[in-house]
Amino acid sequence: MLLTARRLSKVLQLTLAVIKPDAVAHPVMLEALHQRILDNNFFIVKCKDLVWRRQDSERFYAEHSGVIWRGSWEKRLGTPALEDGRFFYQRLVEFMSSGPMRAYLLAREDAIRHWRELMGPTKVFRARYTAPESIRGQFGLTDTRNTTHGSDSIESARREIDFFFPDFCMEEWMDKEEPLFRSRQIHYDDQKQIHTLSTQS
Ligand code: 3AN
Repeated sequence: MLLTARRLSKVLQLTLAVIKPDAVAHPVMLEALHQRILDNNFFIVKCKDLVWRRQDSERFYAEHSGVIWRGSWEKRLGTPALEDGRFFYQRLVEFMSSGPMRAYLLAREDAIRHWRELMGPTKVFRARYTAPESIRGQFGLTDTRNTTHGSDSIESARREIDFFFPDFCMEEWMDKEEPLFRSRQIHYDDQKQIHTLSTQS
């Protein structure tokens, strides 16, 4: 019976979740978000508190910079073309390097979709009206200070996990640990505040 259940359960997916500086600044909010992760059946594979330098923030959000090197003459002049619609980029990089944040490496079936659903829409006003129970609907302050980040695709999860946890090897985890996490051969370590393999204790 147990074997059947194991065989039928879906392979776990990994995603990167970040609690942004606006939420980390409030210990009660941070605690509530940590609990929300556990209540929603995510496994916490890794968790780390960190502070970004401005360069880290710029590198992570490069895709939002709006800087596009369109042609060779622009490269020679050293003046990239600025796309519109990225008006929030400077605000975003400043905010993300303004104070401590917390990064989580989470596992669950369909983790990427579930975490994004739990966060709610990017824009806080929309989140409050269309998803009032979501994290951003409940705790978001503005479209920039919107509490959390989550990878939006398998490719971005891979890139972002590597950005925050460069020593983590996804292939090795999927190969060796994923089956143990999926079959619940793990426990939640209250002190480390992560899930660890039962065989490790
Ligand atoms: P999401 O975080 O929901 O995937 P993205 O990837 O479009 O959204 O944007 C990355 C981050 O940029 C957002 N989390 C938010 O902090 C900021 N951002 C996005 N859109 C706006 C906006 N219209 N005004 C201000 N900040 C924004």
